[in-house]
Amino acid sequence: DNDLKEVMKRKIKEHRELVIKFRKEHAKTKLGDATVGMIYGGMRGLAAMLCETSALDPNEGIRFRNLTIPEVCCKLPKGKGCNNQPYPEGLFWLFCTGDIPTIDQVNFVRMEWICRAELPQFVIDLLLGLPKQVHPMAQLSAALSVMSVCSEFPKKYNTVKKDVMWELMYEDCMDLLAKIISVASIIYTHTYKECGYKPIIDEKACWTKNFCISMGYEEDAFIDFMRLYMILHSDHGSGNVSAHTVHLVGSALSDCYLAMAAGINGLAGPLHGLANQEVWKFVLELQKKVGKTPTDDQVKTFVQEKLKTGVVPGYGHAVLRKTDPRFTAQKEFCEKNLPNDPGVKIVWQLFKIVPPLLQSLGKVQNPWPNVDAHSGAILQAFKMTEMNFYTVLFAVSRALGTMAWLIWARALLLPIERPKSYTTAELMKMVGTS
Ligand code: NMX
Ligand code: MLT
Repeated sequence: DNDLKEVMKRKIKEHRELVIKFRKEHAKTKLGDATVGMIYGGMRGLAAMLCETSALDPNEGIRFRNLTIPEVCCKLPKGKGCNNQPYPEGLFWLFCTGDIPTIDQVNFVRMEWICRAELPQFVIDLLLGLPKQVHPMAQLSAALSVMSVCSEFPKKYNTVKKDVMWELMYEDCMDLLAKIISVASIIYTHTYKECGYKPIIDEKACWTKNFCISMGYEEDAFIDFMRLYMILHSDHGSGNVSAHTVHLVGSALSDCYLAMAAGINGLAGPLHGLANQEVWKFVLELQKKVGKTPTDDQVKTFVQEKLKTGVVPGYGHAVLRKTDPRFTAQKEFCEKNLPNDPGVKIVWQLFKIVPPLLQSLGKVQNPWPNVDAHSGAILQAFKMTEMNFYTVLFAVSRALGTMAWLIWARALLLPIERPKSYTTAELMKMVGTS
């Protein structure tokens, strides 16, 4: 069957039965205890959330529906570009069903998104009316928030039977994914280019190609890299700031546009997705200070100086304890396609020099690079130089994973999220120190 919604209907029925049985049998089974350290420490390591679409292992990195990044890249149906990267439409099918799709199933998603791609005029007018100095992430958040008016969910959520509520969410999420590439491309062309703003949705092209062409990038190699980019940034468990926010806001039965806008606001923080912009700023500052091809000693001195007042963007992680496989996938892409690019070479030089420096601080849990350490150099090499736009690409990709999980959250009828908070005085009393 090529119809994603029909396949999901079957999968949801089976999975609901499994979850109901498991919850009944283990409702009181303990999985660990919260500590005072966890409560003050950003809930690091606290077993408290569900996510069926992806799971993050500190040493191995992310798995999408139990497949590692190399497995996903190998198994999903591929585009015809020179590097043969998989279609993000296929990844969405995988997130939604847990199955590797056939090419016909990928085509089903591709055509659904093409048919739903048109933007309401007021969204275009809103974006064109925004001052160009509004950060692209704020523009994306604003556009998605107002698109809430397109959602069917608020109109019907209280009248449909609970067990079909996910179908409303499915329709809205498919619309959002179809439209987000046009919103992002308008943000790009309006903010940075003189050429028009009209997104191009070609029925014969895939989601990524339509996105790239709408931004003015027609080169096959760029489109192919963008497929990889869309795969790599799509999901990272549900505890990261953006995915958690989407889920949290969705749990109040806010529609998917409002939930995604909220997640985007979190992704726009420099400790999260904005790090990709910050990495390139860091590299530019380094090059301005010591030239385009710095020596290892010059890089070391620069990093040491920066560490006196801040963090090295693109390094460290709240969960990962090894080099991010998403960094490695981009490095491998460059080894094949951009081995002599000066920006890429600086990223590799930082990879050699930064980890020992972070280790020497004695407090950094993970001195290794994360996904954001590499992407900027590749985008620069493809002449997408506007670094303030980079996190918008991350956001478009993150919509794939978060929308799939939002549909499933409604399918599993997950309740409004509401953990218990304590005052310091209460905590002191609980541990017997007051
Ligand atoms: N450079 C310098 N210091 C660092 C770094 C780094 N890259 N990473 C962690 N530290 C410091 C951190 O600031 C903290 O210092 P202090 O105790 O003085 O406050 C100490 O090391 C312990 O922090 P950790 O427990 O290792 O890290 P935590 O889980 O709190 O934070 C990040 C994780 C990702 C926020 C942190 O590593 C960081 O700020 N990295 C740089 C920003 C970045 O690349 N973010 C992108 C993450 C991926 N993404 O896309 O979201
Ligand atoms: C992500 O992709 O969301 C980041 O690596 C941050 C995280 O997982 O906490």
